[in-house]
Amino acid sequence: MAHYLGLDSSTQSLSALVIDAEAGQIVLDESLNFGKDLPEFASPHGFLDNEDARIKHSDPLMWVAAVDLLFSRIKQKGFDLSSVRGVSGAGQQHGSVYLKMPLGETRFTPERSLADQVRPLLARKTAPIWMDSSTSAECREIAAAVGGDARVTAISGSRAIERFTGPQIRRFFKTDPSAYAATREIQLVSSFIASILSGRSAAVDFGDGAGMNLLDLSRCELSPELMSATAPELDRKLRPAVASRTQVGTMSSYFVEKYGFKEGTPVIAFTGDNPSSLVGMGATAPGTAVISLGTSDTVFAAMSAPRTDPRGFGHVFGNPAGGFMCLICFANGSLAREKLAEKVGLDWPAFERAILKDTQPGNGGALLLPYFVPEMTPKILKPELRAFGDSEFTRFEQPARAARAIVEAQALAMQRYSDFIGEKPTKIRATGGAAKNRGILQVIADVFQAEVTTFKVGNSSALGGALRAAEAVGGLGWASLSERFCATDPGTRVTPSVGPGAYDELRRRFEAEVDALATRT
Ligand code: ADP
Ligand code: XUL
Repeated sequence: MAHYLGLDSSTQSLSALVIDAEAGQIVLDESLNFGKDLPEFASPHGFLDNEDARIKHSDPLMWVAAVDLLFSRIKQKGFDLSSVRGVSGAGQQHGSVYLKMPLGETRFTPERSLADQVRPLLARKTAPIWMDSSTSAECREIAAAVGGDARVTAISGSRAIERFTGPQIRRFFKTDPSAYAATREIQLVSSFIASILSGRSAAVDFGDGAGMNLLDLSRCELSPELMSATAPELDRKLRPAVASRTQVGTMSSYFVEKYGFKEGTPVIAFTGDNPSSLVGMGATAPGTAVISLGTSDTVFAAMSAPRTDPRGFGHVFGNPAGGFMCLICFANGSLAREKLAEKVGLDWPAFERAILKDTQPGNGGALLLPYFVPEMTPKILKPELRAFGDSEFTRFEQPARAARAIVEAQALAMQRYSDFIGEKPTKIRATGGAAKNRGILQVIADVFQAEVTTFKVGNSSALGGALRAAEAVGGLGWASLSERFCATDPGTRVTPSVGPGAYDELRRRFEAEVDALATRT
């Protein structure tokens, strides 16, 4: 049996998916939710509470405990993990884990939990994650040290960005220099999980590595110029990045003895959740745009040559299948929709009906600026929920219009800030938790004037991991893997319900109001 395992350690959950590459079937799809399944980590949405809204950290031991819990559930279900021929996966991007000792210097024993054994290795108790926006000063300092943002962008594919790993490392070095000095290794979430599985320090790949503001994209090597602008002796704490299909180790004895993996099972470099989704959505060749509606909303697409965003919000990452991809990320994605739905008293089925049945495209001129948490695209440091329109709407007395308004504003933002990708997409593939919601898909189709489709497999990032393992270990080509696993689900194909001009007026007002808010904060 050609079984390959893909893992996805995302903001709110850990998922495992096993494919039978020859039969073209998913044979296991298992997930756990950090908030619900590991309540002892006090992270209902996957991150720790902090009185400063800009600071967003997670407990890396929660990610480790999740690995143990998920595999014990899989074993309990009777799934035979010795059938797995290769493992790969993904992590939420940009987050960083700080270790006193590279993994591999101690051997994990199956007698004790993984989290207990990893605890003494941590040089920093918490890991800053992609939602953190506390590093504006560090971004300015890094840019100034190399001669400006244009230089950072030319080297790394993005200007210095608050959530990116380099500015986060600099902040740690400034706020806790002795803990920084005691750090011997810095890992991304993706490479940390690969290290945990293989029991040795695993390298970062070009896909996720490009989200550090430290990788020189033209050479696919860490940039000495950016490392020295970021923090001292960084070259000793980071391992060189590798091509995404590199084998970084084999499943460690801990997983062999405890969960039944076959000795020597290859572990392929993990990547970021978005680059992994590019693979899982069958979008590794230019021409297909993907919208991922997870905790964050992201728009991404493969690119034949790296093209940077003149506005400075978009990024260029490595495409795990070779070449590059561009990405634009919005922090106010699912959690903002959730907060608004709660505010006006709608559950998801009612939210969907509100858009599809109770309101019309354009929403009678009602407009919402839906910023519940600090936003990176555009940069809004002091988030605000602002409503424009008639008084009933602005007092949030019309739940249905409020539901449509948040999704219209988010879709207009996605369209505006992804325009640097080049050609307007006529076909969009949607994924992530909120892609179940047809109302949201309809608004995206209307605003972009494009056909939106979803896939049967909900977790495209975990699927991407399994496909990457099958390609690297099993030698199966991308084309045949995509054909077998990335067929669109005919049940959810949504086409525009309005003509091209329908959003012109709302778009003009949205852009004026969002620019006004972004310049004020
Ligand atoms: P992540 O991978 O970032 O952890 P997911 O892709 O699993 O996140 O998406 C989780 C989110 O999906 C939840 O926060 C929730 O808001 C959203 N979601 C789940 N079901 C629906 C639905 N029917 N309509 C809209 N949003 C939904
Ligand atoms: C991308 C980004 C998020 C995280 C979490 O740049 O910050 O999409 O990867 O999913």
